[in-house]
Amino acid sequence: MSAPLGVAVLGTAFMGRAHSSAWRNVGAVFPDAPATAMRVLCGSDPARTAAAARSLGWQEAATDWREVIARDDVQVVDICTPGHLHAEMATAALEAGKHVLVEKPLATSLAEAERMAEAAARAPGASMLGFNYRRVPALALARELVRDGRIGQVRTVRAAYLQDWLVDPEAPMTWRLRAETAGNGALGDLGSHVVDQILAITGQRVTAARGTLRTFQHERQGPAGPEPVTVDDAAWAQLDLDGGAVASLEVSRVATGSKNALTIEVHGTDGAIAFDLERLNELRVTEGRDGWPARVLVTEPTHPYLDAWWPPGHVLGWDSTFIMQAADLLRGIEAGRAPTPSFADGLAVQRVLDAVERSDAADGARMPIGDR
Ligand code: SOE
Repeated sequence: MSAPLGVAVLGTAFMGRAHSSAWRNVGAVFPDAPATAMRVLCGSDPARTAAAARSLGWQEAATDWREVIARDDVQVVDICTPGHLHAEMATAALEAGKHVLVEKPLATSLAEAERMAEAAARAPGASMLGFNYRRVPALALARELVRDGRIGQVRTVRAAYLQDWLVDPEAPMTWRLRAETAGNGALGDLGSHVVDQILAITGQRVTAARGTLRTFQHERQGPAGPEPVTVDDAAWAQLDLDGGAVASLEVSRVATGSKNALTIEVHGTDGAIAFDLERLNELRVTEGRDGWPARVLVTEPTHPYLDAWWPPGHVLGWDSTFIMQAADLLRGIEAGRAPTPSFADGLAVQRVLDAVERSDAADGARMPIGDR
């Protein structure tokens, strides 16, 4: 019996908690995946990190991430920190021979994303980007249906990711609202998920983008007083795909009434599919070109990932996507197979986000997207 893979998570906030829950449960849901040991949770504040390590089930707490990635009993480094820290942490962990999982988006700039993809291509360890919605069984089923020709040739995609946690003018300043720590706002935070889903479901590449970004509230209360908001609250884009399809994208963190509404419709010559994250166990699939049926409840053991979970109708939750993500990383490590999405997939997304930002700066002009 091989020794368990030692895991470290860097970051103790929302994503640090979601990933910790995944590492705590992956062995119970997927006993066939390689065994892991929850070695250490690393954060910036000693007291907060020690308390989080205890409550989240980690063996130890630490505050120096460089010491953590140098440990011989850590083989997997899971980076859940603000975006501006991803590049330095991920390249250092890869150079130390570790397997690396990084939360999305890959980086806060195209240049950083290119360096990270190059480092991953050279590194002996596995690397994976945390687009966790790829593990939603309904979206995995959508990919299969489109790949298998169920809806014919894809003509149009209509995708959005709407939240409203910033609609309150009193919502405080956070790292997600500063360009130097987040890169951009809704476009990168939510738009990266949407672009990844468009690429994964259609199997097509984006060749050009037009876009608009908008900031509605330009100042928010920080710890030491009012601070400028330097990222977008919402963004819109039109994406041309190399298979001839056209995708429309809308993302917002001020969409009053929408809590976590990632919605995707894919329209083909022989049918269509539709998904809404707020109903994540369901997929709507037309019968041919007829109208929308009620829904497909994606909880059968024959559906992606579901043979590992509960009986039909015993629906999964948002956090289960992180458990399936961890299992796929571990299986990739064990099989010596590069996990997906890769850093190269993340770079492809970053190129689209960069083109949308350049289009916005050029009054919505069409921006081609090359491979380099
Ligand atoms: C934004 O609020 C956010 O936390 C994203 O950063 C996550 O990727 C998404 O899964 C939930 O919403």
